[in-house]
Amino acid sequence: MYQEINFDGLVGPSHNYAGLSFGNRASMRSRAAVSNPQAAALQGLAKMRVVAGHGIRQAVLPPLARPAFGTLRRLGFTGVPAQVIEKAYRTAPELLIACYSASSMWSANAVTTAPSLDAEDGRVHLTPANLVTNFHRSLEADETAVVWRAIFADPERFIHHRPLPANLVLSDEGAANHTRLASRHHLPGIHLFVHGRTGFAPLTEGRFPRRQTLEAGEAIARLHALPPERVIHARQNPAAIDAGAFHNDVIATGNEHVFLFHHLAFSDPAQVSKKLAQAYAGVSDGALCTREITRFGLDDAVRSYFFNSQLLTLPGGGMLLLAPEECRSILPVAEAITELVADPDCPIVQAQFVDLRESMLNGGGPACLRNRVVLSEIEQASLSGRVLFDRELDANLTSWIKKRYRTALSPDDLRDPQLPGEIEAALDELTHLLQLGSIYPFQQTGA
Ligand code: SUG
Repeated sequence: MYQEINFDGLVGPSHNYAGLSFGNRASMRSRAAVSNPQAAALQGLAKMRVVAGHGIRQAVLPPLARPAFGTLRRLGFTGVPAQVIEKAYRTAPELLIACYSASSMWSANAVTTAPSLDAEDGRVHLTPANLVTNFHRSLEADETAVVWRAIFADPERFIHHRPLPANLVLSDEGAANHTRLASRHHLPGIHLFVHGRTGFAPLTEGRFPRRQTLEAGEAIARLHALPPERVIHARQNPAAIDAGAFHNDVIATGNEHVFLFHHLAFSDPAQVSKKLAQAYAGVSDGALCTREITRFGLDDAVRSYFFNSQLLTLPGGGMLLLAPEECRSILPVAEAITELVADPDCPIVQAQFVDLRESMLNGGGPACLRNRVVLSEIEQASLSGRVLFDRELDANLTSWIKKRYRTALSPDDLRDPQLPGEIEAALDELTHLLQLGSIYPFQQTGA
């Protein structure tokens, strides 16, 4: 029996607003605002509680250690941690701030996976995203690989590929641009990979960066041993990217046999629907329930993050749309949700709203904070660490966050020589809570 598990990234203690993501309108707007890391982490945990409360499998991923001292040292900043911070702040504050980003919380961008029931070799495939478009995010790839290898440790069941070569030809942003559709999670699926450009095209096109290439999606489909007839590649509409839809999960979403997309999401929406229907006919006798949303424009889609809702299968039947609070106050979006829930031909039976304000101000909604992995029961049992969410883990993490996280952080606070020590102590404690062993560079001897 296969199930989908949502692996949510815990928000790290250095969560801040540095305006690092050009083309992500929320991040650009929030630059230099004061964040509340404690509230951010508690909001993320509250979302996990909602999902788990519905009887849906939920798991947690530890944040990466920040600042990325390895990178700072590699860039020539020497000395003990306080000296590294001081020198970097004085001569290259942008580098220090980027090395402090808590962006690993958006685990949708951590890896792309293929379940063993879809891969021709019957094993689970995982590829960390190289995230080369933004410097602060590119630092995640190798450290993400360490964390995922620690949790998905069984070499018989889990195949870990290296991140794709770190070059703009192969820009990869992980599962945010990948959707698996299947009549049920435990039945064979088709895989939609969405790109913003082809890798060898000149980079001059458009207002904002196109973060995913066709070549990256093709490479992942090959690496994951997916049958070619079950793979679809689609191009994002340049206008959607230029309106702020920097990932496909900001403008389209799918779960099992439901696929929702904004009418301006793709360059050729009719072709996407046709190819999806064709491929889907190869895995299921039923029909895909596609809904092309025309009720609101790109601006409202990006402001509300409607398409970044989590679409979740309820154990008792039907689907839940777990949407960001922001969707309630934008009338055409709220109306579209009411319409979907009322639609007798659409399996969405309930909408629920979550407050993720801290993450949303950096352009991360409910779906950005989680990575979906479909696993068999045996594969679930072989996971390492204590990462499956339950009441006890919830209580432990809540008190850990309340004890260890600051309630205010501005980009200027990142020069505080005390902060690295605080973060290390917090993360060291976390690895004990999650029983993950020494996953952080500061826990390795000689680092
Ligand atoms: O990559 N924001 C992230 C948000 C990622 C959202 N993920 C998905 N859509 N799946 C990004 O743009 C902002 C950090 C800052 O500005 O401090 C940031 O990295």
